[in-house]
Amino acid sequence: TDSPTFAAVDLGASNGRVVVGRISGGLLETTEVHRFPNGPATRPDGAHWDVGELFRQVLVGLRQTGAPVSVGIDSWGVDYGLVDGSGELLGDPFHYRDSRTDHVAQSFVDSFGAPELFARNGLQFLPFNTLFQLVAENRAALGAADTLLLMPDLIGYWLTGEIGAELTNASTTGLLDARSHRWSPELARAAGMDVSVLPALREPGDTVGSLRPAIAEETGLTDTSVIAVGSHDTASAVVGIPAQESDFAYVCTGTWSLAGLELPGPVLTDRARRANFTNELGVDGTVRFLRNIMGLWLLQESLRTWGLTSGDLPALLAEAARAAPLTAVVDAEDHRFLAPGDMPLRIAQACRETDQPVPGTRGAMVRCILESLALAHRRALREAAELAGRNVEVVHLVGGGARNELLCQFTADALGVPVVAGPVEATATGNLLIQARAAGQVADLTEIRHLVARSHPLRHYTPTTTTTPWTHAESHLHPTP
Ligand code: ADP
Ligand code: LRH
Repeated sequence: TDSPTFAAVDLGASNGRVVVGRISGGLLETTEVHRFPNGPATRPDGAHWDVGELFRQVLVGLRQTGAPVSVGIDSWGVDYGLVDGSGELLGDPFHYRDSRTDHVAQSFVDSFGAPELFARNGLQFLPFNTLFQLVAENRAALGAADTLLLMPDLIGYWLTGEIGAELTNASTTGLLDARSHRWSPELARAAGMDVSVLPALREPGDTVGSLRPAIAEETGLTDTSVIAVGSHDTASAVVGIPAQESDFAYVCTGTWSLAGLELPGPVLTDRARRANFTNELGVDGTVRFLRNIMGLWLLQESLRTWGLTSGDLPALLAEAARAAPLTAVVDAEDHRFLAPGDMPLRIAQACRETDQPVPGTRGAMVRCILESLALAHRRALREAAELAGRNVEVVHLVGGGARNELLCQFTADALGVPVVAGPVEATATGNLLIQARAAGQVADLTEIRHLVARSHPLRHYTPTTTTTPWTHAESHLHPTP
């Protein structure tokens, strides 16, 4: 008999996709059945997600999945919809790149106390953490809200009618206690709401529910349930890392670069806080000890500024490969790059401030972006290893950036450590394999990762230069006093 199939709905900040997978002959076979663009929708009151359109696209995708035994949903962290007592969504969710948290986030931390906050939630400071978004939230909307649903949980609610909060994504909110893994009533209060607005937690592998009859009819899926996966996309991506060894580090590269380590528990030291590391939760009680780096957003926004599309990428990357190495680098963790806008202009400005030459061609600008990302990967991974007392023997680079050979090679060169690139769709892969585990088809993370390594073609990059020029470049990152 045929082995069961599973469907992954992976909503990324630049693209959504629906992927069908099955385990057959000891390999994971996947087919992408639907893909659609995604991004911030600018409205008079700020940047939002067009969640109605996202949901419509999810249904278009699900209609093409055949008859999977289950569906899993993952998406970016932190963003949420507020739902009233009758289940109505109170307006389109805000996009985390909206500027409404610009001033409130830092002043909240100043009054709460940065050490006190980190001791409770273990998160790095990102101005858009759910906690800060709630502080900036419209009081009337918050007052009318019965339930807060994170994006994948909102989609899951619309599919099944069941309410809940999946744990890995809940850990991105800043409202979860880093030690007990329960919602913190104190942090909820500090955010201006009652903890009862936060739904009961579910774990990856739990059943969310079966499809509502109307959805089953519309999609033709009459015998399919929704399973909670690592619904934070980065949690699913880390599940999908083909690691064969324990001393590995990772960079999940898409719209963001998430660079760090998988650990058995959080690092809540004051040094970790000052280095702005986060302790997000992974599946099976693991911790994702990492930093957010601006990622390929820098490239996406440059393309948009130049009036180009992703189809122009191969030619641009070829130009970048021919450009001179390491003439200028910028700090790819700087929040000046967070909001949508003219990225080449902001990069030029950062180069001037640090007395470096401004990249003069598009190829040089792209090279500057990729080298700056590689340098940020190096800094985050070296510091993570130091703070966690770990060695890094290999770096797994997964996500859309694994298609970028320059980025992979620069990362290996900057770190002086081999890079294994792929899978590109690590997130959908991790999503599918947590469902497969819930169906009893694989045992644990180790087995899952062996399966990924066997199933996907991986590229190996060994360092081709010494790290010296990168050390030199790093010294340019901050303005001379
Ligand atoms: P997200 O899930 O955050 O939306 P992805 O993991 O899909 O992001 O990665 C998107 C990125 O992948 C793009 O910004 C682009 O830089 C990169 N990418 C896509 N196709 C290619 C390609 N052919 N060559 C190099 N990079 C690519
Ligand atoms: C990556 C990601 C990241 C979050 C950001 C909001 O897609 O989920 O882990 O910090 O989006």
